[in-house]
Amino acid sequence: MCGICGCGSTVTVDGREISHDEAHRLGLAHEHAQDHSHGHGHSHAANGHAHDHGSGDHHHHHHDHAPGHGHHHDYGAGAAGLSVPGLTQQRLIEVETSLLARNDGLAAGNRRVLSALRAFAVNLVSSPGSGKTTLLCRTISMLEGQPLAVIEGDQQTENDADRIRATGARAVQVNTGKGCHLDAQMVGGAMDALRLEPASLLFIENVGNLVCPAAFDLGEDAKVAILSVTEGEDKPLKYPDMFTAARLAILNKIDLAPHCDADPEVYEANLRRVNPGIDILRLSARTGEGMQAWIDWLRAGLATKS
Ligand SMILES: Nc1nc2c(ncn2[C@@H]2O[C@H](COP(=O)(O)OP(=O)(O)O)[C@@H](O)[C@H]2O)c(=O)[nH]1
Ligand SMILES: [Mg+2]
Repeated sequence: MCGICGCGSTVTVDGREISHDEAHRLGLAHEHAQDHSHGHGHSHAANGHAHDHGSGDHHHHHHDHAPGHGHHHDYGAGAAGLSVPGLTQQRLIEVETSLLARNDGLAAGNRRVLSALRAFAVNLVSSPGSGKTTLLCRTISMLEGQPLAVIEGDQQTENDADRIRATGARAVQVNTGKGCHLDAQMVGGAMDALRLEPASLLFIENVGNLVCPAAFDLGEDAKVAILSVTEGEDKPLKYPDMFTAARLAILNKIDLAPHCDADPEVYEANLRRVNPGIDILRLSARTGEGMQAWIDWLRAGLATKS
């Protein structure tokens, strides 16, 4: 499960993995910030008082947010950064901490493997459709002769791995099912399958999602956030965690800017508001405009590993 938004198919409580059904009974699998009126209506009905996890956390949720009331509830207001009916903020912090601590340990292992290989890994994060796969395909064609491999993350389908393989590059597809992000364990398994060559570039295309992938270290050298000019200038402000975690932001689909009244300066200003140190590159993965600076950025990153 994702300890950030509470979704996903497995949940760890006190180091014990529990089933999706059990997670639902405990109310852990029902928090979707995007869909809270529905989630709450459902979890009120499904939860009842079936708290059998033995933690003693019988703090009941407030009944002030029934579906249909239409008022704003700030789910991130508590110390844990989210709220789950039936669980205290303290309890949630424990759940999140154990989940992320386990991930961080596995990510450190991936990072050691990458260092030993002098490989440079980038974790491409964005909302769905911002152009990650298109960018990768063009990048690969411009990196003729450079050892590289791709890990593709999506909930379903091999489509993107097929698009990458069509370029001649090696790709492994990870399907996360209900999961909303790649984690370090999935990436470690994919790295084993890829048998990276020394001094490789490793591209990890994360699941399209501007929220949860921000919190999961995969062992990468850098997160690269792709933001396309069709998404709206306010997205860095609405999803600051992602753009804070990223070392580089790519402002993609720059070819479309004149057609959708997008002002790249405003995108850049908002990116810098949430992350003053972020690198920004404007490009079009479609036309190739601006791509050379991205290739140079990758080569500079690879050079830091040797
Ligand atoms: N005009 C334009 N379209 C693009 C660009 N990059 C990607 N696209 C299109 O955006 C859509 C989604 O791209 P895709 O690479 O699948 O995005 P992903 O979901 O982030 O992997 C496709 O129709 C692409 O052809 C770009 O720079 N300019
Ligand atoms: Mg894709």
